[in-house]
Formats: sequence, structure tokens, C-alpha cells
Amino acid sequence: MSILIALAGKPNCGKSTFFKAATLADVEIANYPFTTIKPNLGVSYVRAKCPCKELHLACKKCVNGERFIAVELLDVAGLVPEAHKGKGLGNAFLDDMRQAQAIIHVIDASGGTDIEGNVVPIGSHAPLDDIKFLENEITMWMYGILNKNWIKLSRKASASGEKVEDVIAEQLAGLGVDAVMAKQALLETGLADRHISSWTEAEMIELSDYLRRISKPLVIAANKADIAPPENLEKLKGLEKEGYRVIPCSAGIELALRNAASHGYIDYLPGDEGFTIKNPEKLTPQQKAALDKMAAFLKRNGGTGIQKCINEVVFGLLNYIVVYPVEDEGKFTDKSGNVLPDAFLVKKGSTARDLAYKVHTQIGESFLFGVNARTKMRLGEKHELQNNDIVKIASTR
Ligand SMILES: Nc1nc2c(ncn2[C@@H]2O[C@H](COP(=O)(O)OP(=O)(O)OP(=O)(O)O)[C@@H](O)[C@H]2O)c(=O)[nH]1
Ligand SMILES: [Mg+2]
Repeated sequence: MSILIALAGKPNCGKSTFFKAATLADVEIANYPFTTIKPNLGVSYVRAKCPCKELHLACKKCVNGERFIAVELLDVAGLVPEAHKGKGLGNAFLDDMRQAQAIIHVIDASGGTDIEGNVVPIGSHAPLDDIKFLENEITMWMYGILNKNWIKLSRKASASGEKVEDVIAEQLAGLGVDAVMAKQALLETGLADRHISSWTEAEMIELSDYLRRISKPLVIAANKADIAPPENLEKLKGLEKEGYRVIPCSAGIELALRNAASHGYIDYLPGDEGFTIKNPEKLTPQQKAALDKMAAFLKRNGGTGIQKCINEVVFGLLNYIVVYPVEDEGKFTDKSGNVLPDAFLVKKGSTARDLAYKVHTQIGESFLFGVNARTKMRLGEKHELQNNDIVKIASTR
């Protein structure tokens, strides 16, 4: 199963621009609310250092030593306050986010759109106001699902002796909530040792809020940073003290650079901190001025921020690492001689056997041992993999 990340936020904040920049899919972008109605699903990539450079190998799978590993990205319709009650486009697109493992909350850091996405003068809407409302909508949507038939379910559970965390996990299974998360939420909210019949509505909302935070963790993409008043960005950065991860970005610039790169005007890889113009003499003064402005933004921010958001979700929030399975541990290749043919994203804590299963169920079942291709050390089935490991799996198959 690949990783699914949802782009969420109020209308007109730049979700589709982010999506288009990150996937190069052709989607509609416009400066008014509710441009997107049906969700767009596309492939994007995390960026990681490929081990080929360090090992002096000629690898065909990376670009200049940078490996791009696929994840799925989902662009949904804008959310407005009270969406969980059907306002705006209502609940449907909250439902579209069910399977997402994490959320990139795109906000308009320029303050140039109001809470419903209508265009207003830049700086006139406080972007901080957009953060809590979205979280509340997702929480209330989860609460709605949890609360459905809750009395009947909880009675049945009490009668059969089924654990409360299992009832919750069953109820929210479609949202990616499992019993471990449910148990954690029960403990953290102090509901673990209280009988279900005594829970108040407020307590169930608090529980839903906790479940949201662990099952749909988020980063904040402070978008339109290219036109945002500096004080807006400072205030948003200030949220990091509250535990938020805030990444200033410009989906608009990323999209322009990717288009320029795909047309051969510039050399630029997603996540680069700068770019080079291929034939500067061919540019019009306007094009040159636009590129200079973009270059200055990249310099100030260490890139456009788009790749940072995706990497932060996968490596920071979701704790994935990259491992490279090979068949020939001496040459770091597969059977046909391809160097480092695959890069797998696995959860931190995954073992050599988990990787074997990921390569193929049969390989997992007939696992004998792993070999760390760098050190040639044998790895037992329970050996915990580290980021960047290159591993041969020996099996009876
Ligand atoms: N300056 C600037 N404008 C941007 C940026 N990202 C998006 N925009 C503009 O913001 C407007 C809305 O962009 P969309 O990508 O359609 O926004 P959305 O969030 O998908 O909107 P809905 O689908 O209506 O919810 C468009 O005019 C974009 O060109 C950015 O990084 N900088
Ligand atoms: Mg859109």
C-alpha cells in the first residue's frame, strides 16, 4: 500500500496549484472558491539521497544522486466552516480524505482570501484564523461517524465484553483508525477507565479530536508566501511553539519552475534550493525579471517549500525510512544487473522480515535471513532496519 497524503484547506488557498506542481497532472486552477469539486488523485514523490554516490555506483534510478520515491497525493474540494453539517460542498470531500495517512493543510499565508475563499485585499484576512476551523471540521466529521449508532454499539459491546478500543476501531476502520490508536486516545483523554454510558458529548468530541491528531497528523503549508506580508509568515512560524510544523511555500513558484524545467528552459529538480537558466540570452527581459524574483524567493526560503512539505509528512510525521532491497549484495543490483533497482518506504521499526514481505508475500513466508550489503553482516528476521540500508533477502524461494 502506498502512502496517501491529502491536501486540505479552505477554498482558493492553492491546493490544486500545489497538487499540479507536485504531480504535474493537468487540473483546474482559478482565483475563486470551489474550483475543484471532484477529488484529484495523483503521484508525487519524496526526495532522498540515493546511496549510489557514496558507493560510487552508476545508478540509473536517480537524478544527480537524488532519488524520487512515489507517494500518492489527493487534492480535494475546499472546506468551509460548518462543512461537516453540509455547508459549502458539505461532507462528501471530508469522506474523500478517509484513507489519507496524513494531511498537508494548505493555507493562504498572504491573507488575500477570506474564510470562505473569496478574494480580499492582501493582508486583510488573518491566516491564523484558518487553522483551527479546519481541524474542528475534521474532528466533528470523525465525531459524526463515531457517534453513529453509538448507543446501540456500546450496549452490545458491554454485553459481549468486547473492548471499547475495538468498538472504536471498528467504527472508524474506514478512516485508518486502529485499536492501538483508539487505546492511546482513551488513555490520553482519561476515558479508558470510565464506562461508556457515562461519557458526555463534549468528552466524545475530545476523544475524536485526539483520534484525528494521531490518525491524520498534519503539516501546515503556509502557501502564497511569495506575496505574503512578512508579519504573517512570522506569526505562522510562531505556531511551531504549539507543536505545529509550519513550512512557508509557494505552490505558484514551484509550478512555474517545474513547467520551465519540463520545457527545457532551466535546470531544476523539485526540492532544489535554486535553479540555473539554460540559455539566458534567449529570455525576454520580463521572463528574466520573473525568474530573478523566483530565484530570490528560493534563496530566502531554501527552496519553494513544496518538496519540504511532502518530505516532512513522510519522514517527519509518519516516520518512514528508505530501504533498498537488492538480490546481489556484492554488486548492489537485482538479477539483471540494475543498480539499486528499488527504493522502499517502510515504517521506522520495520524488520528484515517485514521488508521481505514487502518485496513479496512468498519471500516473507520463506525468509531465511537478510544481509546488510554494505557490511555483509547477516541480519536475523527481527533485525530493525535503518534509513538508507541496502539489504539482500535470502529465502528458500
Ligand atoms: N501568488 C501566489 N498565488 C498562488 C499560489 N498558489 C496558488 N495561487 C493562486 O491562488 C488561486 C487559487 O488556486 P487553486 O490552486 O485553484 O486553489 P484551491 O485551493 O485548489 O481552490 P478550490 O479548488 O476552489 O478550493 C489561483 O489564482 C492560483 O494561481 C502561490 O503560491 N502564490
Ligand atoms: Mg482546487
